[in-house]
Amino acid sequence: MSSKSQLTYGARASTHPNPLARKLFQVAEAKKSNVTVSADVTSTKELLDLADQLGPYIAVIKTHIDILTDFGPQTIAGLQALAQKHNFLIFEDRKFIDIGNTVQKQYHGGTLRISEWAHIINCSILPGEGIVEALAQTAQAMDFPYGADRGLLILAEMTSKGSLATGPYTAASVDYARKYPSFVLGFVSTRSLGEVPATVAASADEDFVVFTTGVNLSSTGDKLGQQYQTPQSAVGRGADFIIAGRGIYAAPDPQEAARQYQQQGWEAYVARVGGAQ
Ligand code: 5BU
Repeated sequence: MSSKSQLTYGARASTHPNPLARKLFQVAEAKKSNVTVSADVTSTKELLDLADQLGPYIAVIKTHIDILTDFGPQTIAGLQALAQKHNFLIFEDRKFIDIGNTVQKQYHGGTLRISEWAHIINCSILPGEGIVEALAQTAQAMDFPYGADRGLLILAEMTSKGSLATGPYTAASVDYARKYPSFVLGFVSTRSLGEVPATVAASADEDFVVFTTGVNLSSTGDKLGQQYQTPQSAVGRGADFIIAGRGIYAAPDPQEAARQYQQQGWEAYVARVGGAQ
């Protein structure tokens, strides 16, 4: 595991070179939550209701904005107001995967205007290093206040059965993260990638943030190849933020479920940092 995984969120918030990573750790520390809820609902009302209901228990909301049937300016205004009200960050799980010229247009402008409201985005590095460079350029070129707090997670591994995001692909993810430290916050991966045999050497202050999807307390998978682990397992393997979708929003009482994931994720984190909270 990465040596920084043993440090508290507070310590990482005070030393991290990236402003958005600092903010992430500050939010986690302030709310005692490392939960990201994957709000995979299909209407703006459901999304905003969920965000308002679960807001107090989460650090980040993860969206798939293109699955909404009624996306519009009211979606974004609502989400931003709730992010302010409850102090959470917004992660659009768009998984950019194309040539640089195309992803720039998908990220900035277009119908979804992702760069204007998503603090965090992610991409696959299947197209090569250019995708990271292109997205970083777009974020940098944005006017304040947008450019100030935008970051990328590299999709280094996936949770689905038979995923091909392994081996050299995962190692290249680490290389690219090391080459663009001011824009790349870290990874979406199933574990800390500190031990992956990358070719670019780590810097002394390297502290990548690990988001782990596929977290569920009551299921081990679904019929379409999703594979789950528990909050304890994910945090034990290096997750700094645990991402749960159906385990929370499809529970009989989503608020109670969010509280439960918050508690378990936090206890696992406290255990990892040696009870130093
Ligand atoms: P679930 O309902 O907890 O299974 O939802 C998982 C979410 O995380 C869903 O939005 C997926 O698109 C997303 N996901 C994932 O499940 N596995 C991955 O490897 C990545 C994203 Br990357």
